[in-house]
Amino acid sequence: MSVYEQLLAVVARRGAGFLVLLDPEPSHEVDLLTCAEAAQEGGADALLVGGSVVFSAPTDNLIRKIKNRVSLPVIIFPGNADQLTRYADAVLFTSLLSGRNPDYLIGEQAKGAPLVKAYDLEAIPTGYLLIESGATTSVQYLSHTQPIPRDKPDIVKAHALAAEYLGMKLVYLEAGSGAQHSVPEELISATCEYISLPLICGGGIRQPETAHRKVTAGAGFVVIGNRFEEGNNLALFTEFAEAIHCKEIVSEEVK
Ligand code: 1GP
Repeated sequence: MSVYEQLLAVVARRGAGFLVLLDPEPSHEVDLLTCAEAAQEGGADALLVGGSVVFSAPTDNLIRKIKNRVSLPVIIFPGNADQLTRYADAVLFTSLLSGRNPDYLIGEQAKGAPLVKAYDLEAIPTGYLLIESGATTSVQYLSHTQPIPRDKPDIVKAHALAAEYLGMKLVYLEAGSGAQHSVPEELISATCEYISLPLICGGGIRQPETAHRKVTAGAGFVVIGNRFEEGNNLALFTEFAEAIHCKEIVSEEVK
């Protein structure tokens, strides 16, 4: 089963998927390997590795160590083509569709595509939409793009539908790592009703209740990163997992 099929199966079984973002940025003091193990034990469905800040990138070594410790799918979430590594299971092959910077619409993708092929990585085409979240985020600053205003659902819907018509398999509504405000629930539900692709939502989600609201609004996947860098323990992962898997179908006990 491909990683994408595994992700779809998670949504079918648990209502929504819990994705933990591990960002190898050197200023982050969190132990990524311990975090990966706790994420798996706590009920996460997959790990994303990478980030928009380009001062550090996932290395072959880091991904190999993570793969040795956990059985969860490990998916590269690259800020640019340099973040690709052959040891991951898949890559979110994103295009920053909300922006108008050709480097992040197609330039980095053209640089990365031959590597994805050479590494035999599964590419999951993803329309990546940056949503305004209260202050300038790293991804906004580094990509030289404007986020879509958070009170303009029609613009978000149009971009998400364009992603679907371009043949992408996922749409990612991104407030930005550590965002002041997460993506509004109204925006999630309006977009979900308009397109037929699964929606990933992330950025600035610090509480399990907030994650729960994103799922109730229709998000297929919720990404949590920063919150686990501020401090993580097994209980916190479990709380997020329960909040995100709130629609899980529990099979009836055999009597
Ligand atoms: C960032 O959406 C992810 O790309 C996660 O954001 O780090 O704020 O949880 P946080």
